[in-house]
Amino acid sequence: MDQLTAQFISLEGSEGAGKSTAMNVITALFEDWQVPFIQTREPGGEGNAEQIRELLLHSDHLEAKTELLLMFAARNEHIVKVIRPALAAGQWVISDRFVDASYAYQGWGRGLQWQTIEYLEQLVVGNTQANLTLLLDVDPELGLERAARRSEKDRIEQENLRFFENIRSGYMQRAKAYPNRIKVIDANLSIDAVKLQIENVLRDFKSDLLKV
Ligand code: Z5A
Repeated sequence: MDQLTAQFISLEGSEGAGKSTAMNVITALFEDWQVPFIQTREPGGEGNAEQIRELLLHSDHLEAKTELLLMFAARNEHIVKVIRPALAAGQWVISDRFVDASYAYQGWGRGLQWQTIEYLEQLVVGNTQANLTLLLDVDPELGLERAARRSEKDRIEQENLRFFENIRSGYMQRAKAYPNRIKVIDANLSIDAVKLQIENVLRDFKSDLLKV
């Protein structure tokens, strides 16, 4: 696959959707295909951005606009220092969350205006957009139940069910608006069934690239 331009793939979904499982499935496929790649995440993925992540997830309280600005501040460091250089060097990038999360969480979840998010997206992301986004869609109750079994909750995870229902609606609206890029995975199913869906999407994505 080294004749192909490096691709940028993002993973999205609300709490407990199974993004870590998805990451493992994709990395196994890429190893099999011998694609050079890096794994990264948002907020974070770079030294300064990881410090901002700490503030975002573990502060006692943050104003919604502060939260949004910090997400984009971390994203700017991540894009400039990690994502763009990796793509330029021919490495594929798999990011656990990217800009769709800001629309879902800060837009739908916190109720901040689209125009503000769009402005920040233009400023920070520009044309460094994901080529493919896997949206792991899970019923929020099931997702919260899974996540509760996993670890202690951070600041954002302490929100109520209604908040996560709004996030889910936000993500589904994004999927409707960008059907070519965002592929919805039914993450309510068993891990094996989810894995199969992800592999199918990735195989289709690869064969489309080979056709171009
Ligand atoms: N955030 C934001 O607000 N705005 C932004 O712009 C960005 C992010 C970029 C940190 O993200 C927070 O930042 C996040 C959104 C916000 N807050 N929340 N909520 P994060 O991605 O680092 O944190 P996370 O959402 O908590 O995700 P996670 O922990 O990395 O992964 P996950 O998708 O929630 O789930 P998981 O760890 O892969 O799986 C959870 C458990 O369920 C685990 O034990 C699995 O083994 C199990 N699991 C997974 N799939 C299945 C299936 N299919 N069946 C049964 N059990 C399963």
